[in-house]
Amino acid sequence: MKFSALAIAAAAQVASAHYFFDTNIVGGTAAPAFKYVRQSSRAIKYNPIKFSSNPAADIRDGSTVDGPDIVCNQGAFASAGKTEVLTVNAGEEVRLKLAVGAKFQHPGPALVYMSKAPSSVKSYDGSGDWFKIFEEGVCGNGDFTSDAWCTYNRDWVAAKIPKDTPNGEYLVRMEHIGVHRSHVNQPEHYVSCLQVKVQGGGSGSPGPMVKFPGAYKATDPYANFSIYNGKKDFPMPGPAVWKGGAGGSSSTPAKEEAAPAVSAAPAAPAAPVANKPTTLVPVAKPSPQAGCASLYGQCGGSGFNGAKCCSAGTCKSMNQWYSQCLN
Ligand SMILES: [Cu+2]
Repeated sequence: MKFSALAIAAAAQVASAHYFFDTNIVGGTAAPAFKYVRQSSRAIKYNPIKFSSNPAADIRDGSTVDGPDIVCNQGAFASAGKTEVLTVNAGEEVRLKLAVGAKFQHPGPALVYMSKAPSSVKSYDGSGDWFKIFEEGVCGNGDFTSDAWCTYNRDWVAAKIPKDTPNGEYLVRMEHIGVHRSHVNQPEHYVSCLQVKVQGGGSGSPGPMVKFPGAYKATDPYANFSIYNGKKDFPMPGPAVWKGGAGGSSSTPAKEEAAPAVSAAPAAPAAPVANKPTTLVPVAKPSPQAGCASLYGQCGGSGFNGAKCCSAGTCKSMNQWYSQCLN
């Protein structure tokens, strides 16, 4: 009896580290689950996507980073027709939230991409060109194996649709990558797509463009990165973030070029479209409150040994285990 209860607790703990997106938040209100987010057909919804070169036993539901499931998750295109299209203004934020109360409890980056549908997004399989509109990696002084990562213990990823984005229907692809096993070449990808119609947009040429699958390779630096034995710059996967304007010639630069940008906050001054949550306070510069958590950093909670103060925002209790610096 006791033993089985323990076993169940252990299993639940493992499962809770995994996650999937099911809804988006508009103006503070969550849309019904899978109203605008394509639902996957995976047997186990929260399973990650791994490289096909990983040991077979580690690959879940047959989904691979170098296969079609990396686009919007396994079987998601089959639900495209019954998924509605969210109208968003260029410049507005889109925000995806995790299902079943899960939080990102793997260290790793979040990335947001867009791809324009040739006509209706309800009939678009995502095989066209993708550009990146957002990425966030490390943004705190915390533990590099956990809460130093911007998304750690959060349950959402948000990005602003760049103002210059041409009007039309798009897939917005939200991705979180757990990199706790990248040192053994096993990053875990969690992906979902939102169907949107952009209005009030501009005449920018998004880019650089990549394809899914194709944007990530098992030999990429991020897929062979160790979060252990000290903090280091994280080589962000995929292309550079499109910041609006004509930035996107269709020539795709080498992935490695994206690397140096990483752990620092986004190059803010050059990016008026950068979205609030991304404008994380760089922690490199000592401030009067050096040692305190940065915006969105953890500032308290049962078992938390870090500084219980915020260098930006106010420390708010999310639950017994987690307090966060928020505006
Ligand atoms: Cu995992």
